[in-house]
Amino acid sequence: SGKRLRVLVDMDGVLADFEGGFLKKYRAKYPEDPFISLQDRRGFWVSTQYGQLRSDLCEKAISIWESKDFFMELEPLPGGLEAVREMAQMENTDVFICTSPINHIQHCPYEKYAWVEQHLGQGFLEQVILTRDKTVISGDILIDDKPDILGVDPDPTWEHILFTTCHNKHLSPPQKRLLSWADDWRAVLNSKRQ
Ligand code: DGP
Repeated sequence: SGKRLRVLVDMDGVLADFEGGFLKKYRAKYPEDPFISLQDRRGFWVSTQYGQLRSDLCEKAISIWESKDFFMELEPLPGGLEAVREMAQMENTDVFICTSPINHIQHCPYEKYAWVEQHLGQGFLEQVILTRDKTVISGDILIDDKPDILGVDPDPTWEHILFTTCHNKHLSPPQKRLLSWADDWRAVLNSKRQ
């Protein structure tokens, strides 16, 4: 029996289907414009790849996630909520949802809390961390789909576990991966216990 394990879990691309929600609303709002299928997504920044497809599509993409109800209406990714609930019940385990809100502040920060309340309950609001710099948050593990998580601390306390999603599946990253929530996340947690 060692110390408690602190697990940080990202939201977009890990618990909430940002990519699927984006594509559905982009195609509904701009039916005449080209789009990038999830299979063809490359790179973390959606607006960068849309801008490369056609320069005017960068701001059209941004308009989607800046819209009211975009973050609130994201579907949960398969198994994510169940995994987080199970982690929260595990002995000697603290789980936090660690997510970076977009800088268009009108809707996103509120809707991220509202999504957690709707899907995990009001008590889980205690576990939410909104930060633009995850390197200053301490933890044993950070489960996140972004390949490069940088900030002011060059040596964060957590080990980054890359959560596989459409835009990162072709990379050969230095990190350990979770292929999905059906993968053995319990073994990843246990490997960090002392
Ligand atoms: P996180 O997953 O916690 O690192 O948060 C990153 C957020 O940025 C998430 O809401 C997805 C969003 N995002 C994805 N692509 C782009 C983009 O091209 N531009 C901006 N501003 N945000 C993006």
